[in-house]
Amino acid sequence: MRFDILTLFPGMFSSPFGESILGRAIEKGLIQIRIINIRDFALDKHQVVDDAPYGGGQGMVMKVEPIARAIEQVKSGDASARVIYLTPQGRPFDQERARELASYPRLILLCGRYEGVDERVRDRFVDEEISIGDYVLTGGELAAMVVIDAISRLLPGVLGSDRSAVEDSFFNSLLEYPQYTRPFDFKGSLVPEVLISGNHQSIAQWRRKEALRRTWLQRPDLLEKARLSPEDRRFLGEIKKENCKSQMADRELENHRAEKTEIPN
Ligand code: 4GX
Repeated sequence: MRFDILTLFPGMFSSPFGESILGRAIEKGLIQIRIINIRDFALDKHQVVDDAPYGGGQGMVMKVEPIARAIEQVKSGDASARVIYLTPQGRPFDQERARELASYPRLILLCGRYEGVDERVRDRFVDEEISIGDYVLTGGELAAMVVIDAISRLLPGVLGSDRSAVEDSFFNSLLEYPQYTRPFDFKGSLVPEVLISGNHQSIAQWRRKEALRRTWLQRPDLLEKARLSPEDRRFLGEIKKENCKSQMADRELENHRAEKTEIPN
């Protein structure tokens, strides 16, 4: 798969794509990433890429012509390439969209700066707008890296061969279960006994239940979409009871503390 990134800050991409899994994927030829400096496509001798907004207001707007020329050059190599603009106004990015985009042979990612791009860039060149979340970045570069990272790890050979199961857990729309490694005892915090029991069935059940617990506590919205077995529903019943009990214990402790604390006046 091939990614072409259009940016005013090409230097931002060197380490994320030079390191670790993505670096190796590039070395192996599983993904190709080309960084294109929009400034190289400016028409004037001062290579101006932004200008004041028509109608007034603060900030600068990225000019249409340099972006148009950059996109046209990339598309002259492959007219089918899909143009994605990273912006908070875009469709929220998620695992499902990552999976869909992984089947495109070529994506062009346009990174905006300042107050964004001239609207005519969107009208004429952008196929899709993506937001990586409801917050404001200083530019689209980090968002482009997030999107490329999430797509790349889904491509065959990018992760180790035993990693397709990792996808499954999000596919089942539950959060991951807690993980532990050595030492068994870290300053009195122990690893749950079941994990050293050697009983694979108990371990699998414990992990499923803890995945359900986390999802219920931290992302109950995900449970609505999840496909749950009768055993899952039993686990959730237990989790809710356990949560009640632990809340009662917390309240007990809180009362106990309150009794011992003198309230001045
Ligand atoms: N998910 N940004 C785009 C420039 C901009 C400003 C105004 C349109 C209108 C972002 C995000 C994000 C910062 C990229 C502003 N574009 N991109 N940039 N959240 O915050 O994707």
